Amino acid sequence: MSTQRHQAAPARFLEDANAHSSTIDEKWAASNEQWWDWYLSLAHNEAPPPGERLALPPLPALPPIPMAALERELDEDYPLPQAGIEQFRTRGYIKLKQVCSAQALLSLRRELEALLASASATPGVQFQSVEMLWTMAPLSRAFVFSRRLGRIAAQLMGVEAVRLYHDNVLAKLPGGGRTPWHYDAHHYPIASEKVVTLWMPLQPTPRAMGPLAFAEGVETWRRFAALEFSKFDDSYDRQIGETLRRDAVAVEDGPFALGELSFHHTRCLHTAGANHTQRSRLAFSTTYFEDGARLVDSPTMISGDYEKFVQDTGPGQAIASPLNPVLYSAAGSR
Ligand SMILES: O=C(O)CCC(=O)C(=O)O
Repeated sequence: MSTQRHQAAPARFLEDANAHSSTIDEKWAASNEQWWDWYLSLAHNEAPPPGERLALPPLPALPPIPMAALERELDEDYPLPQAGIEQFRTRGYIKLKQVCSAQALLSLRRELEALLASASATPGVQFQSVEMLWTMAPLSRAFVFSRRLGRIAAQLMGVEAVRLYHDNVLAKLPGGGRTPWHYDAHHYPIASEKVVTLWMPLQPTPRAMGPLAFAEGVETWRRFAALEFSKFDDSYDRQIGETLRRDAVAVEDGPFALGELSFHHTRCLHTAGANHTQRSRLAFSTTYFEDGARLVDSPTMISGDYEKFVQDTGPGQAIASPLNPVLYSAAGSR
């Protein structure tokens, strides 16, 4: 693989404390919101298509879902077929249809739009994130504590009980660029392969809006295990994209219908396209890990400000702080 550094687009939003050397073995020096600003600037972007951004039909005007109805919906078992579990374990991801109702998802979208409107936004950055939603917003909390969703995560990983690593809303605004290729095990400070992330879009998400996209194969990351991660430019993302294309690795980058969501394994290579539409692409994301998993010995700067998600836990200790509640247990206590 060749590094075409002369063509690389430089990263932005890196604090001086992280900019002195090329190592990632240091603490992230800014907020998680700034982490996302920096991280998105590591993506290689082609020029946007000419002309107006795509106009989309209005979202269905459904009334807010009553909390009791939402809790009932989010408590019910989802019939996950064994073939789906096997697909997740070999391909590294699964997309599931009709997991949540349009009314529940659009109610959550409204809650999150209000939070995003009052959150800080970096001028010139078409991406916004808010984390720890479960601590501040009731519908978000109901989704994070959903037995239906937690049970799917546990079944996919084949574990008895799952805990929360973090939740967030990821808003890619009209004109927002790509999310770089990555796999989460490279980021998360969790010493376990039993980690899975739910990505749940809060509108119908056509390809032009930048749905999450997955490279086939839970082992595909190994091709890039020796590739040097650059914190200064888009070379890492660019080389992964070029290699996947050159080697004709299949990429699932299709649309998501409203109610469809995905779960991806911590080793699944994924990306997301740019948003070429006139609507913000909102996705609600929750990361689950196997109860009993420990903090890695040496978190890196690409873990971001992880201590916001894992309180008072030292290297090698089990992650079980009050910020990491059990979200589902087959034994039934949740
Ligand atoms: O929403 C995005 O653009 C990226 C999300 C992502 O990478 C993830 O949830 O793991």
